[in-house]
Amino acid sequence: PTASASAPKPLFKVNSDLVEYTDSHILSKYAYSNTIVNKQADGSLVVEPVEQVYHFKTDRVVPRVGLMMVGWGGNNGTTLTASILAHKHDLTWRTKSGEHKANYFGSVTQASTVRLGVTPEGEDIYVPLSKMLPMVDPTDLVISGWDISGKNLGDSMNRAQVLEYDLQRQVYDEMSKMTPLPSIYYPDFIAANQSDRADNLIPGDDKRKHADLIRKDIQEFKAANNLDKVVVVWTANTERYAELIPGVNDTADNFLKAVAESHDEVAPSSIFALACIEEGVPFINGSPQNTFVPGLIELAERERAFIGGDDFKSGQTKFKSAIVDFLVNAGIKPVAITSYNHLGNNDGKNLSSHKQFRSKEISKSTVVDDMVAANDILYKPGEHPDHTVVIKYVPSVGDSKRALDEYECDIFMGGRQSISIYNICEDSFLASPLIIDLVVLGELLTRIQYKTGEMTKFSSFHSVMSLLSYMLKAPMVSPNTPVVNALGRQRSAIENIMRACVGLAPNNEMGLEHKIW
Ligand code: NAI
Ligand code: DG6
Repeated sequence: PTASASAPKPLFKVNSDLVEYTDSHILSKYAYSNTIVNKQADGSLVVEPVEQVYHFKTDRVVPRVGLMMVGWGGNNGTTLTASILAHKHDLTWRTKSGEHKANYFGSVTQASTVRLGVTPEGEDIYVPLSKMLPMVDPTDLVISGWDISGKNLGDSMNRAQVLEYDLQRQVYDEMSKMTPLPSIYYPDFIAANQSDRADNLIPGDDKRKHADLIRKDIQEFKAANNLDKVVVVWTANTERYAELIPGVNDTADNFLKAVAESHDEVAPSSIFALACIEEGVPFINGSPQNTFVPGLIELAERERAFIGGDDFKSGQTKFKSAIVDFLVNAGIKPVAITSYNHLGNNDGKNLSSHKQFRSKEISKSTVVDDMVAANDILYKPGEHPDHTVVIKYVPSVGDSKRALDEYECDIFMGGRQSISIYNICEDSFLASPLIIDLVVLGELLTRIQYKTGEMTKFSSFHSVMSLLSYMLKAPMVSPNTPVVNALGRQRSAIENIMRACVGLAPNNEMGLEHKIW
């Protein structure tokens, strides 16, 4: 950490033999209770409660962090940058509805609370999630990035047409001094309709050289801003899927060879991910394409680098991953989920091309699989609700995306329930706080280590940051790990792992103290 960095004063300290606070770390000893279910040949289940002791070590010193966005000049990149400036300068701006002040609404780390515990008198006590462990304050992030469009950030923000004019006016001068670094453009990966903005390009077609230049950009940004850490987020256009070819992207060594040979199936996003893995910088993919081909995942594991993805879970899908969980857990059977979207921003324009739409369709369509598979009373093995996803580009609605969903459900005694949801929201206002959460939590994960009884040394968590699932439509998980899409379960994982790091039991809703005499 930078010479001036020190551990922030915690909002609470846990008073327990299982927790120790040193100047540099929080050390906790935590008994992880699990339930092992053994399937018997006759179909019966033998269940065994087990407990394993984990030691957690969390670095208390919050580093100085830089965020580099790929696609910085886009709607998300400019909206997030302006919002952080608005916080830094404590700006207010006027609209016809009155005066507004910067907030981080929509960010689970910055705008949500968790139930810490209960007073002796029985009152629930909530604290900001951001105070559970020492975390980066997004207002302190130093921001940079790349874009194939060379427009300065001020003009890009105007082009995005997301923020109110009175706010744009106030941040324009500062934003106009920010210019995206030139980026990698392999036209075949994004829609042809994007070519007219591609004027800020790293020359040549040597993919290994491209990765090395991105590494240099990261090193220079870090040095120039005296940063301890950098996190990179892909918020550039959705790419088409890369074809998975044995010998090309199936193993780490084959992938490196494919990059050295500048193979056609290596996407720009995979080059950025490679550069970050080689730099030891966390890389998070906010778009749906298969940036993380198997060879790249193997490389990240080999290098013990942190990766996360895919595709920000902002509006329609976040709702879906809450409502389907609710319906299925209520014993109601969704038989069809029909989702329409129309939007008029540059993301919508790019997605009007079939191959890029297909990447999005895949990530939007897999989001209820775990909830359906969890209930074999409602669904026979292999049975799945019909699930249709349509996206249309309608320029006149701009960034204000319209999402229409119909949930058709089987209910009691042959009855039918149709639930219709109409969601209107500026897409970039939903995605920007997710980028903050991905950076804040992703950085935190680089500061937590664990050790079990058999281990002699502390280790970092697995390279694939599945704890970020709450913010992602198609969460990547480590090998042999079940994917969890249900929003409530994803949030519990965040909350309870943080509790474990300060030696607290998981939050449960038993409320036993209120149910006894
Ligand atoms: P946008 O189209 O406004 O911005 C994307 C930016 O990426 C553009 O400025 C473009 O010039 C740039 N770009 C394209 N290829 C690049 C490359 N190789 N290197 C550097 N820059 C490149 O899109 P927006 O609305 O900001 O969304 C960004 C991405 O996030 C899209 O892929 C979108 O699908 C994804 N996403 C957005 C969500 C939202 O709610 N806004 C939610 C989920 C995902
Ligand atoms: C149309 O759906 C465009 C997409 O980029 C979405 O806006 C984005 O993926 C957000 O999707 P969702 O389902 O999380 O609202």
